[in-house]
Amino acid sequence: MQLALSLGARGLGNTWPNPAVGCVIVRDDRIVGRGWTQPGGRPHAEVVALSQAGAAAKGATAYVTLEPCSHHGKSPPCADALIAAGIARVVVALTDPDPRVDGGGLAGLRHAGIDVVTGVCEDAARRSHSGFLSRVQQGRPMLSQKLASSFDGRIATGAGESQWITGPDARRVVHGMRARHDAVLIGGATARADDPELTVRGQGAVRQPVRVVLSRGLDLPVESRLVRNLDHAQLWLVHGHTVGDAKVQSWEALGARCLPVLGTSTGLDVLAVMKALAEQGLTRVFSESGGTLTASLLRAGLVDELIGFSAGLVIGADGRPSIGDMSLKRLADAPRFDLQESRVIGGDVMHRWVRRAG
Ligand code: AOF
Ligand code: ZN
Repeated sequence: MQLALSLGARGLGNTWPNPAVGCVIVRDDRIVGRGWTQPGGRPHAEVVALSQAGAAAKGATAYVTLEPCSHHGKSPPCADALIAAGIARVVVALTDPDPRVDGGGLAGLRHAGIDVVTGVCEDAARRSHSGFLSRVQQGRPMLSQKLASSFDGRIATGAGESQWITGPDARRVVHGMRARHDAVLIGGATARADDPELTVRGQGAVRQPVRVVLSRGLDLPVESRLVRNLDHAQLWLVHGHTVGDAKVQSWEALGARCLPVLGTSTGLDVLAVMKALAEQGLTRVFSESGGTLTASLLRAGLVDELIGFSAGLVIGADGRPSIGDMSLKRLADAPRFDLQESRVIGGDVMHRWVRRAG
C-alpha cells in the first residue's frame, strides 16, 4: 500500500477534478502491475495497473489507495474491471466519498466473491487525497498557503522591494510545490506589485497549474506576464458581480476565464471564491497571496496547510507583513497549526504546518 500511495502521489496536481489514486497488483509475491491516475483524471489507476498485469491479474491481490469506482462515468467502473480480470483480493486504504461510489465499489467486489480488506494506511491515504476529500465533502478545495519572508515575517521593504528574500534553492522547491497543486492563487495587489508569471518552471513536463487571480474590480494591467502564457497555462480571474460586461469580455477575448462571486466592502467573499473554484473541479490550491488576502483566508478558516520559508535577513516593522491585520483579541481565537516538517533549504528554513482540527 505504501508503494501504491507513492505511485498515486505522482498524479498530485495533474488529475483534478479526480483524485490521484495509486494501484499495485501483486501475484505470488511479485509485482505484476503498477498504475496511477493519469493526467486529467483518466484512465483511473486500476485500469493502468490491470493492463500492465494482463493475464497475471488472475488470482492476484490489488492494493488501491481509494475504493475502486462503481459508477458508469466517463469510463467503465474499476470494480467491474477488477472482477473481470479475475482479481482474488482487493486491499483498499480509504472509502471513496463521491456520492456515485460511497461504498458501492466495495459492495460490488464483495458481491462477486472477492476478498476485500479496507482501512490499510488509511491516515496516509486521507492526507494524500485531502484535496479530493475537501472538494467532495466540504465543497471547497484544500488550500496550502505559502509564505516566503524575512526572519521577522516581512515580504517586502516599506518601499515595496521584494525580489528576492529567499534564495534560489527555496524558490526551486516552491516550483515543485506549485506542480503538485491544481492551481496557484494570488490577489490583484500581488499581481500588480510583482507581475508574476505563476507557471511551473524547471520541473520537466507537467500539467501547468491554473493561475487564479482574485480582483474584485477586475482591474489588472493587460500588459502583465500572466497573459503571456495563456496557450499553456490557464488564467482564471475571480471578480465581483459589479464588474461591467465589457471588461469581462475583453479579458475573455484574451483567453482568460472570468468567474463572478460575491463581493465584500474590501474584496471578495473568500469562502464564495473557494466554493466557486471547487465547482470548477479544483481540489488542491496553492496560495502565494500577499498579507491582506492571506489574513482573510486565515480568518475565514480556509487555510489547511501553512508552508513558511524564512530567510536570514531582517526588514523591520516598516516592511510589509506576510500576514495582515487579523483583528484578533483573544489567543483562543487564533488559528492553530501543528508542525509536520522542518527543513533547511539552501540558506533558508522551511516549516510546514497543518491546521489543528476543531
Ligand atoms: C478509481 N480510480 O484512479 C480514480 C477514481 O469522471 P470519472 O468517470 O473518471 O470518475 C471520477 C470519479 O472516480 C471521481 O470522482 C472518484 O470518485 C473516482 N476516482 N476512482 O477507481 C482512480 N481517480
Ligand atoms: Zn475507477
